[in-house]
Amino acid sequence: NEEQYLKLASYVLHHGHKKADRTGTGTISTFGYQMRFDLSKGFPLLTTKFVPFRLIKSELLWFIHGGTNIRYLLQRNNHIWVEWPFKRYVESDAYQGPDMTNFEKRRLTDPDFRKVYLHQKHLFCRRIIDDKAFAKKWGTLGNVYGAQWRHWQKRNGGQIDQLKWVINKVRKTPFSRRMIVSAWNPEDVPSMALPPCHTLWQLYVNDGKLSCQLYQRSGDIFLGVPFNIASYALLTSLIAKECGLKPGYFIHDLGDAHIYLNHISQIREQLNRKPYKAPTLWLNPKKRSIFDYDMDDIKIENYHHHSKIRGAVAI
Ligand code: THF
Repeated sequence: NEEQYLKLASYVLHHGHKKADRTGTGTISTFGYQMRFDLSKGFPLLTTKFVPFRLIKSELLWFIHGGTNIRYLLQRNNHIWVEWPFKRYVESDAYQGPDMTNFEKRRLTDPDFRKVYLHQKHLFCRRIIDDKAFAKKWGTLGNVYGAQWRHWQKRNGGQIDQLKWVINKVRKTPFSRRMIVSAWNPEDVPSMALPPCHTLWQLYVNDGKLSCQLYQRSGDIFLGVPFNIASYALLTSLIAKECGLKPGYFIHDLGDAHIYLNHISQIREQLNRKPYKAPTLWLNPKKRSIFDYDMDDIKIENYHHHSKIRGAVAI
């Protein structure tokens, strides 16, 4: 399974072309790539570097519960979505602290500035946790995944709960070819902090097994993709369990699959490592519905892994 990811990384490293991007970091990129993970052969959490599963868990539970505010994540010590609301805040008139202009670049090149930036970000996070009104105004990301999955806004009022709908569909008409959840809402894209990378997923039932295929428009191979694989493998496992099925395949289609130029040495290091046996997923047998899980109801077992590899996220 993990070979699939290493093959992708190696392919883009050797055959990708240089491409400018929105963040100004620069990437090497290819367009169009597919990976297949057999979920009956262990859980696809990468072992060639340490991948913090607790962050994947809290992020997925946040989507499942329809969340769009980073407060939920910060309360669970998950900081992976902070940079985007922080950017909106420091670029507003409400922010009175030291100059944060162009912090995305300066934090990487100026160590003194980096300290000031990390401190301001820390204060921002504290305030999101301590001050509910502040969190409401500055912690939101717009109508990102949670909003589209659970509360898709209908033209004439009312909402669609796509997640509930698709689970019902798996139970009632498992042969259906319409079991699709879309996070890409063209009306909402302009108001999102970041337009959804995982734009659309489809479920498929065969031989008592549930498979899931994801179309991801943009994939950050070093930081994001390892999270995305584990996250959708977990989602598939949760839905399968609720519907009395076994997890089948997770099929991952990437549009723009890229390695940021400041992740290249990290990817090279990772490609030199040999994968360990895949870990396994434990789900609390007492929980039935996907909406009932908490952090302690989901665990990864027998996770043998190589050391963490650091890399900065492009904003
Ligand atoms: N933007 C970019 N440039 N890449 C992404 O992968 C990405 N995401 C989400 C939204 N925008 C993105 C955010 N997801 C990490 C992992 C996932 C993220 C953002 C950051 C990250 O830094 N992971 C570190 C550990 C961090 C920690 O321990 O706090 C790692 O080593 O894996 C794609 O969904």
